[in-house]
Amino acid sequence: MKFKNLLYQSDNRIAYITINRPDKLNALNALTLKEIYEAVKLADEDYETRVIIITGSGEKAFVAGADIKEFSKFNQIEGTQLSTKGHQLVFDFIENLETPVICAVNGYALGGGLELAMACHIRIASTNAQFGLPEVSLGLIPGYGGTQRLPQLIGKGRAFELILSAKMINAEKALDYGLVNHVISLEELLDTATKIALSICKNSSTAISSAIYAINAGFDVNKDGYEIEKESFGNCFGTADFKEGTQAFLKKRKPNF
Ligand code: CO8
Repeated sequence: MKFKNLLYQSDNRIAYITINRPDKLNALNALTLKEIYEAVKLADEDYETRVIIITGSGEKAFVAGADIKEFSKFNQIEGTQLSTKGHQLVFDFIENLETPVICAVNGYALGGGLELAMACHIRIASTNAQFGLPEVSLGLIPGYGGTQRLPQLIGKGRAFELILSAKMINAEKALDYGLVNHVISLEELLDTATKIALSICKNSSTAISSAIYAINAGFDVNKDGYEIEKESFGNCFGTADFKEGTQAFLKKRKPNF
């Protein structure tokens, strides 16, 4: 599949999706969002792919937000539609994907860029990364899940301060807040993401999908996370991976998932 604003590469069971509009700091316009959906779907549906890594092109920005130029003339209805479509097509889609997604934040992650990073399951950042939800400085609020996912990740008080002040925090502070799991030099960022991905690839993909489902259920007001854990745990007993994993342990060999 050919993309205009993305680079797509698949290697050793890992799909790499690079948002590629560096002259606009990889800002998310409608086409880019559509292509992110298509690329993520392509990777998820590829039986070979075990982990997806999303990053940005260039050394300055992961994604500097939704494309301000594109939505600057929108009215209320168009604004609501843009937000709703984005949630469904990209942000909720990624969060609930069966394939784990690692975000390698290589610079600015602002507005929709931070919201994209937060929709991913694991975030790592380069030392030059900057994080913020500056929407209130534009007369907006975060519209791609930021008001919900940021408090989940860093707590309500810190999220209030970050969103209401529109201030940016650096990578060290993001690590301290638990917004990212690791901070590494830009040169080592993708290698580190790949190492994490490979450590995931070794494990049962069906169990990993169930774990994602159960963890997310705990943050969904319409679901009972504990009930879903019990049910998903039970379902694992019916899988080939459960047989392989337990047999491998008992026979003192490595499992072949
Ligand atoms: N949208 C469109 N273009 C952008 C964006 C953006 N978010 N960010 C940067 N660009 C463009 C600039 O316009 C510039 O283009 P050009 O060369 O054609 O003028 C180019 O990228 C380079 O940017 P700068 O010259 O500004 O680079 P600096 O190094 O001087 O500054 C900053 C870097 C600080 C990151 C600065 O570019 C900036 O402040 N960008 C905007 C950050 C921002 O406000 N992001 C939030 C956007 S709103 C949002 O994400 C809402 C999400 C929810 C939407 C829900 C649906 C409505």
